[in-house]
Amino acid sequence: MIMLKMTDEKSNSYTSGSIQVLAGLSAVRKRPSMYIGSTGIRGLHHLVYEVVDNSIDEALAGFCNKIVAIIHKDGSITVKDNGRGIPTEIHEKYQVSGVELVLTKLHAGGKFDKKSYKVSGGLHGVGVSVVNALSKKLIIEVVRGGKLYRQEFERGKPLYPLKELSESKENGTSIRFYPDEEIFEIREFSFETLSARLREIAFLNKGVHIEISDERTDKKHDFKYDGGIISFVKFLNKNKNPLHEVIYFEKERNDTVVEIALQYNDSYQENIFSFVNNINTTEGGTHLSGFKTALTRTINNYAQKRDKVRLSSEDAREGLTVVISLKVPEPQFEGQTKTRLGNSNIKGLVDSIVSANLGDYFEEHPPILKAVVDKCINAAKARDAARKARELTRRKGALNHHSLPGKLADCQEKDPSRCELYFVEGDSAGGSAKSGRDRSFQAILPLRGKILNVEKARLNRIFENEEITTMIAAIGCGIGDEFDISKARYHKIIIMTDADVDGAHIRTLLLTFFFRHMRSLIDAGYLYIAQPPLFRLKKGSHIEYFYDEASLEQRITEMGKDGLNIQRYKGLGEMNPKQLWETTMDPGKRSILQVIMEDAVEADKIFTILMGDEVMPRKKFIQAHAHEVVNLDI
Ligand code: 0RA
Repeated sequence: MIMLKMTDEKSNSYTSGSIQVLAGLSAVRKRPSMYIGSTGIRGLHHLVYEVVDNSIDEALAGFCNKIVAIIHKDGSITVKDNGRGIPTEIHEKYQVSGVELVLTKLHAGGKFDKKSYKVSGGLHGVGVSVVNALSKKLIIEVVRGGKLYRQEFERGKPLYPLKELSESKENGTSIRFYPDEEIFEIREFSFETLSARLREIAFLNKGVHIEISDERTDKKHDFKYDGGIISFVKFLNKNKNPLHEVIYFEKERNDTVVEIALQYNDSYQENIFSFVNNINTTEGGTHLSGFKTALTRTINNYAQKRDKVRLSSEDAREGLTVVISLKVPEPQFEGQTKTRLGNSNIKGLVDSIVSANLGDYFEEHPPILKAVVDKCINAAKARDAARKARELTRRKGALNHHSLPGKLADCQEKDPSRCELYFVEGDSAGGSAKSGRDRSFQAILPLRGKILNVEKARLNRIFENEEITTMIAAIGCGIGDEFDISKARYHKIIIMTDADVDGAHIRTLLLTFFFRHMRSLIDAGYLYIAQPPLFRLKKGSHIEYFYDEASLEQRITEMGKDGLNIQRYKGLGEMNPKQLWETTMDPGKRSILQVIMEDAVEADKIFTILMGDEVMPRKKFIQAHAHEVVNLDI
């Protein structure tokens, strides 16, 4: 399973807005995206995370150590914990049980004791009442004070008050809900997506046992990491060659807990994951800048003393895998997706904790210090070589979008949001695409042969590769420390390769390049994959195209075999310009897949396995996934 998942271009709208406090649940049903981000698959999974977050709060408060999620066959999901159970007593002011209050009032889920850290902020922490509002049906069971209670809801409304069922021993809360089809167009939970997030939550909360099972398939995963984020870093570096043991420290200051685990490996990639109250801060923030500043300063001290070399911040992070996890009492989340930490005091706090602890660690472990400084100095030398190579390439006129590459057939439109760039495999398909396109907004760049595998190359090698420098120049954003997404000349960059093994290989090489060097283009939703048809069916003058074997077969039972002419397309080059336009490039008819990153951890792992040095993990991966191959046409 490749974690760069593809989604239909129309369905990926991720909006977030301010969250209203104490509005009625009807407000949630009216504008669900304001509370859960979207009503697509992400929003659907968000419901589960919302419930799990509440259980994690119980764990952080020290009352819960096991959480179980079960995907049922009937479209519902259960999340169960062994915490204290939601209070069942009647609330004085509202005159309903605590359970009903938590499930029907926005933000009534908060802990009344302020001692514990609440997992809240961004799109999270809106409360289980939001899940209730967006569920066709929800059943809650609570065991508390020796008794089992139950209450059921439909679209947020209680069917009856909380009722006592029987005696029971083990405290806890169990919530089963059915996402509402009036709200969610997709209601199928993805085991893989949920499992990946639950694994992450288990890493971030050491000792908490999290189990997920899928009754549709009998799949089951079990997570419990007593090493916490140390285990997380080991997991991230599993298919890489670490240079030393994991360095770890945890410090509490001003009610903020800072936990950091890091380990260098011999690759050229940096792999940073930062979290605040279990929320992945993909947009970074003050905690991340505090860490980076302290890391660079600490290592630079030694590098300058020892070799009189000045390291850049990037040099200090080449081959670094790090997990930064903070628990902050009142986090401020900012940015487009509310995943950037804004609290200004956190920068200095993290900086001083990292400086002190990393400094101490290096003093106590001279061989590790030496390995790290050697690695960073090598990175600095390579960066210097890359700078020279970049200058040379620039002087030759490549890289510079003022002198666009000759191979590029550009479009007439200048507004990037309306422009599309096709990367096309091979000159002949490139020719068809050039003739078939709508030149007003579609640009074509034919690529010849295999592009460089950037997984094994530093930036200086990249500048020597003509195919890649041409791509960089055409896109217009630059690369490395000069990269600037606002300079993108196209907001749709579409990879169009043949439907065969070579095509798949070229596509993977291109995806590796974008993932490692232009990840923000993926995050911005600019990267797409074209879907050329696999078959053409002709009967007389009637023509139809098919994108998979099953739908072709289906049509042949329907039409009968007589007089049918079926052509299997192997390469794009077999289509004439008109056919290519009609089937693959015409925005009115085509279907293109948007590349989105579901899970950065899994994506890094898969690129490392597929494109990296180690042969054994790749062999295992291929053996494990061979049965999923549907179109093998060598
Ligand atoms: C409000 C107060 C308390 C616990 C909870 C809510 C709670 C909510 C959820 C949701 C899923 N699992 C949960 N577990 C607990 C504190 C109860 C006390 O003070 O005893």
